[in-house]
Amino acid sequence: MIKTAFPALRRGNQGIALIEGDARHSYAALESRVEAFACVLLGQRDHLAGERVAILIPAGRDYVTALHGVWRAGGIAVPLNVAAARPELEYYLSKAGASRVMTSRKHPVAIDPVCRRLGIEARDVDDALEASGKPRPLPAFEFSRPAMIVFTSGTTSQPKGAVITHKAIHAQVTTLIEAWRWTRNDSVPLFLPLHHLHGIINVLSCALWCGATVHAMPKLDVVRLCEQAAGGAFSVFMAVPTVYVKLIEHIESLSSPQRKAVCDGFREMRLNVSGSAACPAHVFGRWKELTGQALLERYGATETGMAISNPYDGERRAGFVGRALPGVSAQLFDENDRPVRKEGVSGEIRVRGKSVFEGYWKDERATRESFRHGWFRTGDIAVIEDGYYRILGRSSIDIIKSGGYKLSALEIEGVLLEHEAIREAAVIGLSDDTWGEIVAAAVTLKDGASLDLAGLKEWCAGRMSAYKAPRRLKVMQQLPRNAMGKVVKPALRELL
Ligand code: MCA
Ligand code: AMP
Repeated sequence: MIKTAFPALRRGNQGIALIEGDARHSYAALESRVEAFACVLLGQRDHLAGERVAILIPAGRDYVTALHGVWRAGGIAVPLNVAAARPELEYYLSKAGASRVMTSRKHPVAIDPVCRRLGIEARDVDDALEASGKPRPLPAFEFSRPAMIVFTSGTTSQPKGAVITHKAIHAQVTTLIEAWRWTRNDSVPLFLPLHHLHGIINVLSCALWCGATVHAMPKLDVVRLCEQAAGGAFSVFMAVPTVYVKLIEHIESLSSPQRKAVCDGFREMRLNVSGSAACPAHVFGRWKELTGQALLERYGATETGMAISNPYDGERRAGFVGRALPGVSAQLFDENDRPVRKEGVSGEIRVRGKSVFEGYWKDERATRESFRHGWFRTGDIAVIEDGYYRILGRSSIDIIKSGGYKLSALEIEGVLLEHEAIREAAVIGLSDDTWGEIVAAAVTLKDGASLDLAGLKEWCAGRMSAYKAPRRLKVMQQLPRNAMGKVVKPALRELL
């Protein structure tokens, strides 16, 4: 009976799956831990039968134990942002109907008050394993079952939970392994957050599927990454454009011999990938000058997995995301839902295929609206030029991409309106060299009230994840509105 889809995660595989600090964990050791943890989760039951188990742990052995443990026991994992604010965590946990939250004592997160309020259990992975009883048979693995709920922000005021099945994970991972030629000899750093597909699928799952080694870091540490790269630790590197900007800045600040060592470390890797947001052509160019690496830019979304990619062999074109990946269908559509077949004519990217998600958790309406004739509507506008897709922007101004995170302007506005000084709020994204876009807020204030950016940021702390907090604030007498009374955000963008 198949217990897992991950072929490398098995007894007897002494290959190194994870390096975390000084600790090296073999696939065999990880497998035993995952099985033991699945037994703990099951307790007296035979199957978790789709119970939602949240995971609030950064990259490392405990995260993998929890994720695969939930999968083996037949549950649905709900990976959450370790840096999320309490109201956000409360929303995710209640929306997903999670029954428990897995944590790691190595990286404590203050979740207990939220769990108490919701009446759910928070459990440290090690504690749970220490209390584990006798091994018991694990349920049969079913590809059609939901594996994860991944929350993503969008055009609605609250994030939606994308339901991703084991079948979709299988399709996403095997497609990328083939397209980007992953092998067990690969070694990759993992510093991206593990509540989004970029970290979960493109890095962690591809590596663990094929028996490669993951260097897990709880968060981005540019200095350490560069030292490790100089020491030849990695063969593959995957990041959002902001990380490449930060690496370039750091490398440029180094002395000449240090700079050479780091650049040579990157040069010797077999693949450097950029995605989650548009990679500016000057970043592509500078990275190539420094390291000789032509960044492989690809395009994807939480709902679709990776959809479009520049080639492994062949031309990697700056400013373009390439062609549809094997097994994925991508097509541009016009506003009347007609396919755009001509090069140079823009349309919305729609995606179909085995890697596409099931729908939004307990949100039939949003699910229905997000598909048209079986195609998932990404909301991204693109053109095809000489066979390659070029992303032009998004159909909604209310989506902001900052450092690879997709943020909802409406969600941020909703929180800002709770501020006692704010009467009206409009949030937009402004272009930024490091972050792609930054969050900017225009507000009008209640009579006699005052507000500055520092005060607003302080107020936002604990109410929203820090990366959502506005980095620009404009206090206005009135917001620019059209005849219907709607805020004219493009005009606001000009004003800011
Ligand atoms: C951190 N800060 C940010 C962001 N990240 N501000 C705006 N946007 C951000 N993304 C702020 C912090 O609040 C803090 O502000 C200051 O920057 C330093 O924070 P720190 O945590 O030290 O920053 P960092 O470690 O350098 O983080 C930058 C980062 C991170 C590594 C680029 O943002 C990140 O991991 N982004 C990737 C997210 C991701 O994986 N997205 C994939 C989703 P202050 O100083 O004021 O306190 S898209 C996806 O999954 C699809 C499928 C796809 O296509 O990939
Ligand atoms: P998320 O919902 O967080 O998974 O973000 C998905 C969105 O990220 C897509 O709909 C795009 O808007 C954006 N995105 C991902 N990769 C790229 C890329 N290479 N270039 C431009 N935008 C991208």
